[in-house]
Amino acid sequence: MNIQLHERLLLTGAAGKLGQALREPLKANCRTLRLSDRVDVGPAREQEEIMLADLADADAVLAMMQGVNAVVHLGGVPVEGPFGPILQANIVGVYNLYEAARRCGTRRVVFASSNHVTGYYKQSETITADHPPRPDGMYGVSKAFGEDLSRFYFDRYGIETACVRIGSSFPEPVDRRMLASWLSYGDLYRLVTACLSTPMLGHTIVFGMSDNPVTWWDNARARHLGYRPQDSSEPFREALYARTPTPDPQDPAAVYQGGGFVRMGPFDGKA
Ligand code: 15L
Repeated sequence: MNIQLHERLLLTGAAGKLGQALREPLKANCRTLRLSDRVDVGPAREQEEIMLADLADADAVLAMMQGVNAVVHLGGVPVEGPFGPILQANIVGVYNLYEAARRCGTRRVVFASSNHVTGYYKQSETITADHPPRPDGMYGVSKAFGEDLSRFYFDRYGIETACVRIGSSFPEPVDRRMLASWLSYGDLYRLVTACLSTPMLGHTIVFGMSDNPVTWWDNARARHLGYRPQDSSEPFREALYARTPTPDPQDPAAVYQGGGFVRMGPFDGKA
């Protein structure tokens, strides 16, 4: 695939696990990579510039967006937890991001959504991006909001977005569920590159997964991205089965696609 070179690409959440994994490779996709996070990302390296911002601070987000052509938006709360921080970073924050994009003329966003938007589908089901959301917690609800918000900004203002419902992006699968949900770092980069490079992105929802033979997600609707995963969870199966117990089939974490997330919370002290 020909990589479309963006003049200035913004990576939010650059201090996080996936931000760190994408920091070096994304430089092949742009002339300047602007890194942002709420917390320190270290000194700027070659081809980089740094602009820290709290996503809940609209003025800081607007400043962060100046001169940016495309965004890889990984910033925000990445797991289930108390609603307050999720509200600020994932709901107010994503609104601030799209408002800034609209005002700055930014044309394309790769939005890190999550499989937890559809975590209450069963592991016995295969779903497509056309299935209605069934979030498994406040984190999943916040990502569903981001997906809807980005659709509005596409319909009204033409800002293109790929909502990547990331499965489990780790160096390797660490439990049996991840045999279905795993996304290798290499495939994460390939998928983000496809979203940044495809000529007509539109508004697209795609499941972020490697070429896992057993999975619950059907990506046929996102063929126009040209994403071809090159990794598979299969080589890890035997060792994972050997070192992990057989799950209780009644356990909600084994029934639902969201796994352990369906058992989390409430977090605000009102059980
Ligand atoms: C996510 O959305 C989280 O960000 C990540 O930490 C994993 O827990 C992943 O989902 C998962 O479902 O495995």
